[in-house]
Amino acid sequence: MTDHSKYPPGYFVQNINFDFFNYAGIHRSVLLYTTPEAYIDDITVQTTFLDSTGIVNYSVAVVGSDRPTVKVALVGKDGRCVATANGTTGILKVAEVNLWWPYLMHDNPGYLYSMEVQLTAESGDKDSYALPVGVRTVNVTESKFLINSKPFYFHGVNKHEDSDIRGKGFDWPLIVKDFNLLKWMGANSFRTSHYPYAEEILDVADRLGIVVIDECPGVGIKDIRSFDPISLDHHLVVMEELVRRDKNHPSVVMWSVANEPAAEMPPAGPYFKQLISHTKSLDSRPVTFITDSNYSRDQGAPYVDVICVNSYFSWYHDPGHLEVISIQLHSQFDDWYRKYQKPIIQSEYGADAVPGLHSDPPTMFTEEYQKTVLQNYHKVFDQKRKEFVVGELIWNFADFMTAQGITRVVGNKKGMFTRQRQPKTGAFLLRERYWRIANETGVLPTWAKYPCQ
Ligand code: GCB
Repeated sequence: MTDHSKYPPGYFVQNINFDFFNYAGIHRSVLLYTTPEAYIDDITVQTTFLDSTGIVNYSVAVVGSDRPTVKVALVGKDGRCVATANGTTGILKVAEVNLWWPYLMHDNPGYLYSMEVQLTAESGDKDSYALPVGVRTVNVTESKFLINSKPFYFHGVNKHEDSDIRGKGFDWPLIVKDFNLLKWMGANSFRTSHYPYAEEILDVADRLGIVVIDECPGVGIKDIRSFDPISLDHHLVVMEELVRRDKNHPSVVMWSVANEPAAEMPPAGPYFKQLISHTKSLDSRPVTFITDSNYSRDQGAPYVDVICVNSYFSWYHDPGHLEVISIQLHSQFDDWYRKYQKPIIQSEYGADAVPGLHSDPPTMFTEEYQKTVLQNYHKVFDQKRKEFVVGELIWNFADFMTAQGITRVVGNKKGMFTRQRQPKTGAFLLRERYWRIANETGVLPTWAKYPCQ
């Protein structure tokens, strides 16, 4: 009941269980298009390679024709046709294949072929579609994340679709700016926290070789009701929609089915078992969810391929006590690995910094404190990445708007960049680090020797 001595009649607020601004309106372009009566409804590709031969398994879904004639050609960047096939399903074999490689792992990252599909229906209707295709594999072992059979280390960021003035609205100049900043920083990856991003963003990631962990909107799964059968059914459909939309993007290397659910609640076990096995039945990529629960109580962890852990030592826990980071982070990694023997990604870590706020010695909310938190985390990452840690994703790429609250200073300030995309001290630290790691682990292209000024 509303207390009328405090609130006017009819007063209510919408409570949200996530830490980003709940923008209203339509965020993205809505495209209307027409098709012939018989048309190409969907294409699915799965790629692999054997020695120097690339293999593209494809299937084309046709609507409006029982006996369609389908011709498929794979065309290289130079315009040469490298393979052809006929039929709604088939295999394209590419001699001397150019694999799709991540940024900073190869001289020529993000190589894309164009798969050109032509349909002719019995009625004479014709349709065609050109799909960019990157040939690459993704595999997970007990301690490694492999792309094209080579160990891949995620040195990247978490993002939001958020910026000043535009809010969540789609904005090409912002997208170009963000990718330029990622490249400047030497970041090779990002997670689409906490919802799928605009398809155009994945198109650019494909082209630049930026690796993506693709997250569904499963955020705020915090109470017991969130695990009921109705929610689960909906979540299965959400994953079907996400996989259907993003399955052909070579940049997408893993699905994340949720962020920080209440994974210690008993129903989380059967819930994630079914959700993850359903997602695996749709696509061959590894599947994870992002956890902040305790390794000994997490009910969903047995079903993921990679353990993705968020932690905010010396921020939400032991605020101000930088000295505890090392011991707590060592325990975090060792505990999870001992229990599960799966590769681990530090999927979030960080601290708020109000740009321009300084203090020596470092105190919370200053750029120095943010930098020192990162440095303390990095020392541990450097030890553990020799063992089973396969990635580090900073929270967050840039400051972003949130609901108002006593822990938010005009939004969340954990960005390396401000909301206007100007660098804070942390951005320079990460830049040094990411280029150094790329120098050690990747085959750095000749155009990108560190320090790259
Ligand atoms: C988290 C959440 C993220 C928040 C972040 C924070 O664990 O996953 O949505 O924004 O912490 O800054 O509190």
